[in-house]
Amino acid sequence: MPSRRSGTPAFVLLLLVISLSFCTSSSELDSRWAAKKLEMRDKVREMFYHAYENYMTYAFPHDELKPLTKSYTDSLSELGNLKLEHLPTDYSGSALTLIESLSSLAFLFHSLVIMGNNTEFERAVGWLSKNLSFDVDARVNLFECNIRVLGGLVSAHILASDSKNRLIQGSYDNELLGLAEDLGRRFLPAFDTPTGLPYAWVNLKYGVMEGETTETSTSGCGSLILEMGALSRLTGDPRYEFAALRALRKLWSMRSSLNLFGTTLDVMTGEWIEHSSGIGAGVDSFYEYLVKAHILFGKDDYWRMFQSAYLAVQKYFRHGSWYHEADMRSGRATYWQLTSLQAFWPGLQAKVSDCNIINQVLVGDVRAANSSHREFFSVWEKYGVLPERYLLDYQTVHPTEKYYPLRPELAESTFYLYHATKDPFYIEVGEAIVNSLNFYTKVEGGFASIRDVTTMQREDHQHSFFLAETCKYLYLLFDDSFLAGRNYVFTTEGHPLPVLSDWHDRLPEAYIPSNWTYVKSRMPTERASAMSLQVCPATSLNLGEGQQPIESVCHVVDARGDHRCLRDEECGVDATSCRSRSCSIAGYCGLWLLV
Ligand code: DMJ
Repeated sequence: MPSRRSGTPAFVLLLLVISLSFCTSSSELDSRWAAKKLEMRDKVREMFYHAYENYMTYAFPHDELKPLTKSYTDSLSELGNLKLEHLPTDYSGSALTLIESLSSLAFLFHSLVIMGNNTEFERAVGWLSKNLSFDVDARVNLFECNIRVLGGLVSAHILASDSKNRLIQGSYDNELLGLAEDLGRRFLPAFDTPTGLPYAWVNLKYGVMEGETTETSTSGCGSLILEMGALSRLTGDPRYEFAALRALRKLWSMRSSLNLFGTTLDVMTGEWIEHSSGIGAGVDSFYEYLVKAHILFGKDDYWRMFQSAYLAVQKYFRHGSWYHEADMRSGRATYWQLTSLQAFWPGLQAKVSDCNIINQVLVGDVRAANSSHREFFSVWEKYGVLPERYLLDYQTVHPTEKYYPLRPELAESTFYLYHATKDPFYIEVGEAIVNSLNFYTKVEGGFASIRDVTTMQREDHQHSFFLAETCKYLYLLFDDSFLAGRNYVFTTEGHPLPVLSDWHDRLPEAYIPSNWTYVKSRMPTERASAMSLQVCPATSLNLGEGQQPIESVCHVVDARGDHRCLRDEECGVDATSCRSRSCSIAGYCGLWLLV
């Protein structure tokens, strides 16, 4: 007995020692991660500053910096896939990189603002207010000008006018909004087509030029709603939101029976030109804007569109962790290629999972996002940066698209996935990205793009999205304190727009297209996949004790609950294999071809 009595405290003591040492090591670990994050945050701030300062010294007020020759390029009028036939005559830059830097200045230097030190945001706003003019004979790409300039101005206006941010110490009289409105007005002639689909190019002074190309991309028509919608909400002029909405609705009506979209189309006829598409170039932000428009404006229609479009992506483009391209008509795979732009997709999946506004959690999709992210990162590690195009079937870089123009997409996904999972693995990924950028792309005059990832030969261009997005997402990965207590949606160019209940109001009746429904359905309360109506019980995953079942994202239910059918189309998609089910001779849905 005595031995028992004395044994118990010893045992308890032992437990205490074990648990204390565990606590110490886990808190040590936490503080090591915290220190790592601070160190990385400061490195990213330095990177931004180096890029920004060189731009201001050698390129401002032109559009973008040429870091190798320490000169500039007026690139806004040259952006996009469709090439200029003649250059504008009196176009001399729009301080594009400065506009793109505004929200990053607010985020990255916020702690300095609090200490009353930083006036750079205010200085930039002051300069733009006085000097920026859109009354120039410049043919600009509508999509690029919208996401970079309109988005940059609208977002910075909101940041500037929110006194909580303390970004403006002097006076601010909505000058950025005035500029944004002027630009928005200059966009409107582009929408004057029989279909409502906008031209890809518009001359800021003269509207659409004679003989202008009628070819545009899916993103060019379907990724305008955030910026133009925000402009309407801020100015009270519904024309911008209406034009963007009309184009989006027309585009939506052009989907195939498989709920797929092509990549390019004709704005006059509304016919598809390129039927093959994926989640990368020419289409990417269209998907992104469906879900973000739902978050920003609260309409269920956007969410429903996103659900169908997302499901079709998972069904026809996904191959394990990779995404290939497919023909919108048949769903048949066309190109087995990874593109650098696709790397935003895991971030979008994580963002949706994090979206408690819609009270649904894409549980299964964070897992899918994580495995795709790892694949993208493995290609990044293979080359040191992400090549523009990588041939999946040959496991090698595309022979002509070997470049890396400082794109943000992998950093963006890394930030969202860290936010969604808090897994320190993503901090390590962020660190690797920062180190690569500093090692391969940093030069005396800024950050240079990579022309060829196999030789790491540099190119004389520092794109404005390096400041708007790449640096911002890396910074937010290591320090998201600016986001605390704020609820933002980031545009495709990384410009924050706040989620405001006011913006969830209806548009004035006169501007509601007749078949556009605003009826809000009751939100499901249980945690489920965002494919809420199309999920199936988890059957395929080995669950550890106490683990939540993870639902398959590719499952599509059969048309009838009793699984009876007349045609293959009435059968859905199998949750485990992601294969389409077919209708048997006896009239039942199943994976009959596999039996
Ligand atoms: C950015 O301009 C935007 O993110 C756009 O949607 C596509 N990608 C570039 C940067 O890679």
